[in-house]
Amino acid sequence: MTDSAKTGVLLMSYGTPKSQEDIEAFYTDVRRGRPPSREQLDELVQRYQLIGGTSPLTKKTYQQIEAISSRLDSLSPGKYLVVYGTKHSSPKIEEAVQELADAKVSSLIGMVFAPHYSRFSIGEYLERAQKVAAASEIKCRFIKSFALDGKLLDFLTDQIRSELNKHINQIVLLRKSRTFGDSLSSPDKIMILITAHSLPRHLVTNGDPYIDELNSTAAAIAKKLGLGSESEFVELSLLKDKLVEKGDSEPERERFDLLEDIEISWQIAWQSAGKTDQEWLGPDILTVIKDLSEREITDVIICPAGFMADHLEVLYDIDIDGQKLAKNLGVALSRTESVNDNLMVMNSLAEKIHELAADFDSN
Ligand code: FEC
Repeated sequence: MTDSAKTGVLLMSYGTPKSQEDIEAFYTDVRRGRPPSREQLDELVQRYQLIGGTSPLTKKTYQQIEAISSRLDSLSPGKYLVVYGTKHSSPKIEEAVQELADAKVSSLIGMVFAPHYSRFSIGEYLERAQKVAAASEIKCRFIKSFALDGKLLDFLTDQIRSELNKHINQIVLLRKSRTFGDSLSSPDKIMILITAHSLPRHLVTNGDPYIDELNSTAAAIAKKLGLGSESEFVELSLLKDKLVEKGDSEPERERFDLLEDIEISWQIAWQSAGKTDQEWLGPDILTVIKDLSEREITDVIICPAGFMADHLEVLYDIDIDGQKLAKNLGVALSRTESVNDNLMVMNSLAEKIHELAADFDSN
């Protein structure tokens, strides 16, 4: 198949500085061309240093692209030309679309590695791609959101289940270590926080779906876990059929009957807000951790459902910043693993791309 007969697939992500020297240019781009102050830059450089110097985002994104390309090739060998473009580093979205234009493809399917649509976040990627594509008369279709992708929800739910089991085991150990005769004063409570990147509040008013998108992911996960409505605590023993992992033995199921006075709830929270004067979507995860600690909820699981890979906002904002606060407050905080190149999820996304491409073929 010549390149011109292929369907272009444009996969996009936020991008990240390639080196420490690259941080200033990246930050300036994120700030739409306004260079950061010396203090702002130093603070960001320090955050990257604390996660190892640079972010693993590029490596993780290439692994995701590899998995999606491989599934696309098995669905229709030779049909797709897959390119990669970033919002804020290189290659940029525009360069990636130009690559497709140079190969003379006439149609493209685009997708951003982020599940929740907002005009301000995903919308901007798509607009930029559309503009370059239009100049070369490339027809575009986009996967704007995959907030309710079945395999993504399965993955996130399994991750939460696995973290819950760790917290439950820890609670049991602590209970065993209590001096004989000490009675439980109140139930142990575990809160699951389902999070996404905050945005300035004024950008997500007037019908922008971003908040609803995260709410829909969170509510679907809560339903799969058998939890109640947001912030409602449910007795663990009522959830055993939903919480035991596939393949768990009968004794494992029975273990749940012995765990009295453990309650579980969930809520959404926002993270990684910029340090600007504007009001950002909240509550922020740090505020929530503090509030939960004041309410004597000592176990918190964060599921950063708005992100698809390990990067600064997960490795610093949750694993370092969130963890530091939690430790100071005596809160046991853990985080679910990122999707990264999980095969089930990548295959599902590839299948969505393939289905959308079939539309081009039939029209
Ligand atoms: O690992 C890395 O190197 C990059 C991690 C990274 C991801 C990411 C995703 C999103 N952002 C979103 C919105 C904003 C808004 C501003 C903003 C600023 C930053 C800064 C860094 C950064 N973001 Fe980001 N974001 C990542 C990294 N982001 C670094 C600059 C320092 C800071 O403010 O912390 C504010 C811009 C301004 O100042 O004008 C708004 C949204 C996402 C999720 C969707 C997506 O992935 O595109 C929304 C990953």
